[in-house]
Amino acid sequence: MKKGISAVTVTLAAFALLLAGCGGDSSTGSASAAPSQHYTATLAALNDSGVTGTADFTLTGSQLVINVKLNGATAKQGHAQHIHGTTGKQASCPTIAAVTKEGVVSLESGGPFYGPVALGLQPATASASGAVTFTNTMTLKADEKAKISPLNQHVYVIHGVMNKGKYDGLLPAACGAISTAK
Ligand SMILES: [Cu+2]
Repeated sequence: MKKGISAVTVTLAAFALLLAGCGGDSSTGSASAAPSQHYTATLAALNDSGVTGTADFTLTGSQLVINVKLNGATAKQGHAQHIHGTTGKQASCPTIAAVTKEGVVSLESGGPFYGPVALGLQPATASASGAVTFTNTMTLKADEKAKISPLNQHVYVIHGVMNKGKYDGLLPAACGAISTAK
């Protein structure tokens, strides 16, 4: 009796694996039908965050694969990440002209450079050493894809820096102009 049950369990597990395999195959197949476009952004620190790194994007049809690798982020904090910009306008990263009289590039003062949020990405949590290794795949709705198109007119922004001894999750920590890559 005990043997019988374990045999059924093994059979079910094998069936589940088979199903998972089939699902993986079919999604890979449909994704490869559309050409992939690669984009990359080299990040520059804002607000003396010390953040350096890259954000890479691969757009295949409605599928957006995001890979962010950076160092210098406020450790063990959640960092909001966005693609900023507006269709028909070239977004850019804030310059020294965006520094307010309080001495920071604020969410608002950066606005004329990077524009509004075009697409919100999942927040990334920095490790104890301030590293962020973030990978995610999003399936974009038609209006979401339209908002980030073309991607090379947009910028990537990650938020959250220490300001006057306190973590401020809104202040931009780094920005990178997104350009086409091979
Ligand atoms: Cu943002």
